[in-house]
Amino acid sequence: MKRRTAMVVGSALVALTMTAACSSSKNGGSSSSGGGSKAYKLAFIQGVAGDAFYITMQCGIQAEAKTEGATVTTQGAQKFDPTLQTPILQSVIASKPDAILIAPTDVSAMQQPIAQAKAQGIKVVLVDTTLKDPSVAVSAIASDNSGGGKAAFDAIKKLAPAGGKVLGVGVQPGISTTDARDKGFADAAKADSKYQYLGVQYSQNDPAKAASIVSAALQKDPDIVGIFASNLFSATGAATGIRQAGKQNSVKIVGFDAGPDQVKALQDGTVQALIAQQPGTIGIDGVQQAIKALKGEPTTPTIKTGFSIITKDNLNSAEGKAAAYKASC
Ligand code: T6T
Repeated sequence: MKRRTAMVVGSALVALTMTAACSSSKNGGSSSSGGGSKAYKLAFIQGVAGDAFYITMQCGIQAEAKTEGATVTTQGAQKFDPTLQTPILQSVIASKPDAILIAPTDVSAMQQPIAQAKAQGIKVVLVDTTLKDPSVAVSAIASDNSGGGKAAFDAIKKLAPAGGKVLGVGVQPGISTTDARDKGFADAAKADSKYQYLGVQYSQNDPAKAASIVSAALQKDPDIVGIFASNLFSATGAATGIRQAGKQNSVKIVGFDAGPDQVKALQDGTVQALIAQQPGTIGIDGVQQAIKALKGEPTTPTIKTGFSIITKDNLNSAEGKAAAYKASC
């Protein structure tokens, strides 16, 4: 079941529906138990280790697993890369969990490895990212990523109302979430004649690469007015690039995600708005769907969770604090 909570909306920015968040934890193995009928074994495979988004999701998963009397282990590769995620998935399959919650790192490359889990009788839930054919999973749970990309453009419009050049800093093609965000942003920007969309450049989830993309883009187009960075690491790097160019006052950055570094960048004025997802809720929903499937109950094939917009204005409100991701549970 989805849990809905209050809205977090920047004073000057659009309102959006959202779902509740949870807290977070460190990457690595973990277990919990509580009062369910059977102690189901769950495994969570993150998109990448050490990412506050997946850490926060892990906290939601652990808390819900505990309520359900299930145990859960958590693993993630050091890079957002299907060639590194596949062997992790294979070793998890070999450990014979009842269900796997996974954020696939590529819509195509992870299809077959995940099908192997299903073939072994393991229930699969896709959390955050999805696959070209998500029917392999009992449920796929993700933010409204396309809507989030559009909301990012709306935020830039409020911050730079005179219009001008806008750039996307993406992650890598093939990631369902960031691709949808990039497209949501691009479609909205192209539809507004006051703005010139300069396209998206990919950081490979590397903040240093994102910083150099921004530095080079500003040298080529010093009149850029807005940048949309479509995940946590690209936003961190974009903020660094802006700081290095000394352009904090002229270029507005809107970043997806609200990890500790992004919140700091918001506080120091390098970034003007964050689109905060609900990773804890995605995790809670994921456990609930897995357990329903294991009990033979009907599941919900697609669950869309919401997001909120955080600015300096609402950052310190109760809602703003609740929406921020955490580095540990
Ligand atoms: O934005 C999240 C996640 O939704 C995306 O799929 C990958 O990047 C993050 O984990 C943030 O780093």
